[in-house]
Amino acid sequence: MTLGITARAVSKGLKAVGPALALFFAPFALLSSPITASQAFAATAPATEAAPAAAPVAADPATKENAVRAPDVAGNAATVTTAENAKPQAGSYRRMKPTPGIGMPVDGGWTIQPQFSPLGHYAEWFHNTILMPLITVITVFVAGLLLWVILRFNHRSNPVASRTSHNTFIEVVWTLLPVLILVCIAVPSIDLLAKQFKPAPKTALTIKVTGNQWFWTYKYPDNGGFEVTSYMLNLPGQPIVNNGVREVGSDPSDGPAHLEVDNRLVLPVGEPIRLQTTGADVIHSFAVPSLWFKLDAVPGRINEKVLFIEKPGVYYGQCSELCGAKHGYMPIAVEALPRAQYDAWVLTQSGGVIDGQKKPAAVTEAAATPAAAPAAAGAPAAAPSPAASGSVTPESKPSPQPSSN
Ligand SMILES: [Cu+2]
Repeated sequence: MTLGITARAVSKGLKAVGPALALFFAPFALLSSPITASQAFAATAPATEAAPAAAPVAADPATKENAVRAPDVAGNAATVTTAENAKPQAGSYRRMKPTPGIGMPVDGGWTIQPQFSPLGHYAEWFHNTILMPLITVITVFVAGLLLWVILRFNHRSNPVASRTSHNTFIEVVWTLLPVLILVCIAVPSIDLLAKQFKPAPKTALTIKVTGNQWFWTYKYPDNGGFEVTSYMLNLPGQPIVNNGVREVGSDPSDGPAHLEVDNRLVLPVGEPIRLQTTGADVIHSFAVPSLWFKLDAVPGRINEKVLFIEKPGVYYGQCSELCGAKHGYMPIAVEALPRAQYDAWVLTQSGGVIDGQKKPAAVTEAAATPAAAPAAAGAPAAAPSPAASGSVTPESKPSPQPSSN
């Protein structure tokens, strides 16, 4: 009797301290988690130093490597940063064609989209390795118990009911087991939450995303402060959603209808990006499932989160906050490029500068015309124009394509 009372007291106590225990163990997850964002960031550094110029290969979204989910974060980061040393060539930017099924929903898909960020892999691992097996075991176990009780202890099978009211062993087990399960879930869960809101490093590229009714604007304060507006492309044979915007499919690089936009959010891969969101009118939400990124865009507030994209590609998302009549018509298209190609894209934008330096007026002409080299040589270009350097190496060959400015 005394033992029973003591056990019940212990079990009550354990129930009370269960959540506290879970919280207490959370910091240890920092040491035990399978992938940490900082590891992923650190992994890019050596790769950057030793990287040969391989931009065209790395940037091709149709390569087999891009279509297959990468096995580990470090490997991915190394792949995407191989182009870091390539010099930007104004006019060399070409709009990327998305890989079917990557960075977008697929017909009949019911699992998490393939992930292309360290946190995405972590969250996917947490879901597939911990949550789903645990939920499945608990569900099957409880359903089995219910079935057993219904069949074995109904009025007909068991006319004389037992008068047992307490069992110390069972009470201790059914108290301790849930506590352990909670701890198992809480450790990676709180760790993932903490990592998602870890501040960006000081040197991170800042991008400001503004939600509007019903389109997105993307501002690049570190690249001259230019702004890009992004509207959904119109759908052939359907009422025009956005006036003055072309139809989806009119360019070979267009992705799926309802998701493709006129101007994408172009970002560099393999480096942390400080992405800030705000709303111009009502609350929107910037969400890209394949990058494990969702952040509300609230008027009068700036929200901030780190975005890290492992591989070049086009990744689609949608506004995920009911924001008005055309909420369903403000998709997001992220085009992730190796740094050199990102820089080349920046130079195609009016007012676009690299590394905070003014864009030399003749940079696009200088890249294509050796005669203009002296003008470019005098300008403080962050990445010297190949023509201006006077030596034409295979890597610094002037681009044959005309500027898209
Ligand atoms: Cu919205």
